Amino acid sequence: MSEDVLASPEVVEEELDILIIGGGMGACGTAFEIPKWAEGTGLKIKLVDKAAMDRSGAVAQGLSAINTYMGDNDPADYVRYVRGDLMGITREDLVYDTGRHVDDSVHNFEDWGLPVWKQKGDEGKKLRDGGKPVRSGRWQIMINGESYKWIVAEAAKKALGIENIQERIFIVRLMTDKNDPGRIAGAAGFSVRENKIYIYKFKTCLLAAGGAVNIFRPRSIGEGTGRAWYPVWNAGSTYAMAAECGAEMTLMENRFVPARFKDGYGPVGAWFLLFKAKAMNAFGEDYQEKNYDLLKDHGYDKYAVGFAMGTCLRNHLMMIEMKEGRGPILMDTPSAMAKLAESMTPKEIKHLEAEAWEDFLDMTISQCGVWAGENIEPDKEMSELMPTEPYLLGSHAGCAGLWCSGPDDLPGTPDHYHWGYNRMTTVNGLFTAGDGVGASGHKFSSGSFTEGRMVAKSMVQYCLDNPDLKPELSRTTEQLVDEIYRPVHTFLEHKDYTTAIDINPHYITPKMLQFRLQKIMDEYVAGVSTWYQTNEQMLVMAERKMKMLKEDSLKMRAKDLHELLRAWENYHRIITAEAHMQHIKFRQETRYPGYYYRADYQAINDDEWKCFVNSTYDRDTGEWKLKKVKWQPLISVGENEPEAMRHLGPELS
Ligand code: SFD
Ligand code: AMP
Repeated sequence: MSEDVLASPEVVEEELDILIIGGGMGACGTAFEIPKWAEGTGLKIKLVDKAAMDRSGAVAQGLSAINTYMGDNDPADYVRYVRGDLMGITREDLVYDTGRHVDDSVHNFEDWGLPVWKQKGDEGKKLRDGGKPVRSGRWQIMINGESYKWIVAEAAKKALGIENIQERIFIVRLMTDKNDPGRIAGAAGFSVRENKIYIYKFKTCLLAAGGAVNIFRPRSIGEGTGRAWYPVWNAGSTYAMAAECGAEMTLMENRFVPARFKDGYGPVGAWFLLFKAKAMNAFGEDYQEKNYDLLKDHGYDKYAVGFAMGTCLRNHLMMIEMKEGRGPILMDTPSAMAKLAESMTPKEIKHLEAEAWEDFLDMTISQCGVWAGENIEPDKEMSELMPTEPYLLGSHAGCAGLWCSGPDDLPGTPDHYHWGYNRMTTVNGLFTAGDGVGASGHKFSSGSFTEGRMVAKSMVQYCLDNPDLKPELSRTTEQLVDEIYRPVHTFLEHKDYTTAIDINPHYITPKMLQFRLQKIMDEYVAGVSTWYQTNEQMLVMAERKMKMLKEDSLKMRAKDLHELLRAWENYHRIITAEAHMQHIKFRQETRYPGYYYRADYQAINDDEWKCFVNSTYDRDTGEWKLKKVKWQPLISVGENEPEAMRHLGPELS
């Protein structure tokens, strides 16, 4: 496609009842479930994904475990586990709701062909029929999941019908209703393959575009650029688009900093939980044991029960070693494998070795690349662990996201947890799932899919309850076209001013802008270069620089559709980053040591901060409004939970 052709894109306008934005685990759950509820209603439903559903989103490369499966567990214990991991503050109604429904989704995955590991004697017996899975941990089960996303997407496509699915459409913005700013009315985006802009008008929509990656300068730079643990193609679209149309966000200060195998970003869960490997410092010391008492320093021990502690606290104990110069941290894979092999036949040992590789071949191939490239055989040599750059997400061991209405049938649910349809945001008709739903982490792939199914039911009900709704967009087609193609026009207008296409005083390339964003976030907002520390003054600096970056974002160029995609991804990253920064500034405590530290407020302060922090953004003025929101426990405190769980936090109206 020649550059000038881009000057005038074709505009396609469509009117629907329901739009599903995203094709990942949440959206696939909705696509699978919605035809059942919509049958006979005549509702027009469509799904758009920026990529190809078979391999889009976080599960693109596959996974080796399903991290949320109840089996014989009580969902109330699942809530206890999640709130423990997330330092007390979670929406227990949402977590419980996911827990009580998740298993049916996993049973479906198995029915559709996903191989689930079974205990000896139960091979060939399905989970649905009582087959016992091989558990890596209390909540996690092992799968052969290289094709996990293919399998789930196939079921979603079959249910919704491929004629109702359009791939490679990147949604740039949502619009509220011209006559009601509190109600959703439409969305606009563009094709990343054709010179076309798409404008959708609808009654309701699911926004499930995943979490946010590459907001912070990654550890992988230079030849490693592009490697990250979470998917680089999820750019905060969920948070940014929702914020821009006024949806309330919650716990956007939270982030996930996973400990991962260094450079390849291989996950550690199977190694810690299934293979029972130990991690140690450079001198062979168990840093968790060694540093345990240091948790007392700022009251972090309040949230640990013996060595059972949340993910951020485990990180904290590891970071002490690294900061004080006793790295590298090593995962002792050889001892773990040797121990397991003690009771195995040679054939079983071969199988074990294959599993060690397959764990990564199934979900993080680059880790195998590192092992092969560095001649590391995991049964002979240890591997380094490293805490990664921060990611924003709401479905893994983190809980950033949108403030959503919960289910209506749980006793004790306060009014501020339930105001409408399940998983609806504070904007009428706008729903989310998976990484989008805040304050309820640890859903993982299965829980995200399950939430998508809940949303399907809610969205159909919303349409049936509002038959006369006639959405009208708050922006004209011309305004939308001008805005979405601004980077293209900027390029075409100025490209001949210089002889080198990348050097031009009138524009900035998306790549350069991304570097600038990552540098600000890394150096001032608790990235890897400060060992995840920040303070009020650093945040004020960041705010100033971010304001200028935001101004300059209007000057991003797009020389082709690929760059147009990159430009808008970066815009979404900026809004998401801003939310993160504002929330960190507002919460004057260190709630998540090991994820980030407020060096000026190092302690956990339950008296003042055991509450949610919620925010709204005003797109016209660029202002953020933040407030404390009361945390309300719903599930009783179990005997193995820390005493701090009983602290009810500040009384807020
Ligand atoms: O090993 C737009 N996850 C794990 N879950 C598990 O159950 N087990 C594991 O083993 C897990 N691990 C793991 C995991 C993820 C990754 C990357 C690795 C390892 C290496 C987490 C889950 O994958 C995660 O919880 C869910 O996938 C979240 O679901 P959802 O629906 O919230 O997000 P998505 O699947 O990424 O999908 C997002 C979709 O949005 C599209 N999109 N479409 C249109 N317009 C835009 N602007 C868009 N922006 C994005 C994407 O294309 C995608 O379709 S382990 O570490 O523990
Ligand atoms: P990961 O591979 O690190 O994403 O972890 C997968 C699952 O195992 C998640 O539910 C983690 O919380 C859990 N997990 C990982 N490492 C540990 C550990 N050392 N102790 C307890 N749970 C863990």
